[in-house]
Amino acid sequence: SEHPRRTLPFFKNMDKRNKPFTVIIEGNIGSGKTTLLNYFSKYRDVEVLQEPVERWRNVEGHNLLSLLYNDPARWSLTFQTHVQLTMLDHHTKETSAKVKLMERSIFSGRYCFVENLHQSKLMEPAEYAVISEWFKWITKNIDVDVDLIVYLRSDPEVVHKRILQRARKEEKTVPLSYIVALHEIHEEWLHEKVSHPVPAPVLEIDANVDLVEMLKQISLVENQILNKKA
Ligand code: DCP
Repeated sequence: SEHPRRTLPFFKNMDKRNKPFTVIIEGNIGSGKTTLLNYFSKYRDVEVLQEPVERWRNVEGHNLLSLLYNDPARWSLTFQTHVQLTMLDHHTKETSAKVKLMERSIFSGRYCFVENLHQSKLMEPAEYAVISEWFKWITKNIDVDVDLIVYLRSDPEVVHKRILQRARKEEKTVPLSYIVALHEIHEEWLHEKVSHPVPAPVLEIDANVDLVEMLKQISLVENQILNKKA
């Protein structure tokens, strides 16, 4: 009683009236998440949280993305731990906008990337256990709830080609087999819905098409993404 209980705004069970409609954009590497987010950046009412990848490339001068791809077995835990922090930062970021759009989420970090690294034995079982415990603690105690998942559904061959074309230097060595594994893990999670909890309804967009067609498709579902009546 001398110490009144105080609750931080991002902990669970807080007043949700001012929470934005939160949408996470998911899909394989190279599926066009950036394209979709750019489309929505023209709206004042929409907070777009983009490209944490820039933060992963420079953590106090260290390029974690390049460390990861040069020696995944050594760096996967470090990399995914940092991804988890940047995602938590985005999930809890306050905004006055009505809608928050995020590139990826804490969920795809754990259910797709960490899971894949574990399955392909690029993450030690003890490391996998530690990052999983962090994930469990966070999702139990912090409000990372989302309202909608936009799944950019693609074929691995298509995105692999795009990845090679855009030639991000860290990704030069990414083999097709890695993209195939990530594809299957996304499919099981968001399309077949058999592997892990799906934290919100899923809206699928065909991401195999070219840029112009993709923008057309996005405009058709724009109201759904912005939680507006048609
Ligand atoms: N990455 C990872 N683990 C995560 C998230 C991402 O290893 N939990 C890696 C995969 C990519 C890079 O980080 O090499 C960026 O991946 P994204 O798919 O998040 O971003 P893109 O820019 O590739 O997306 P898009 O091309 O769809 O815009």
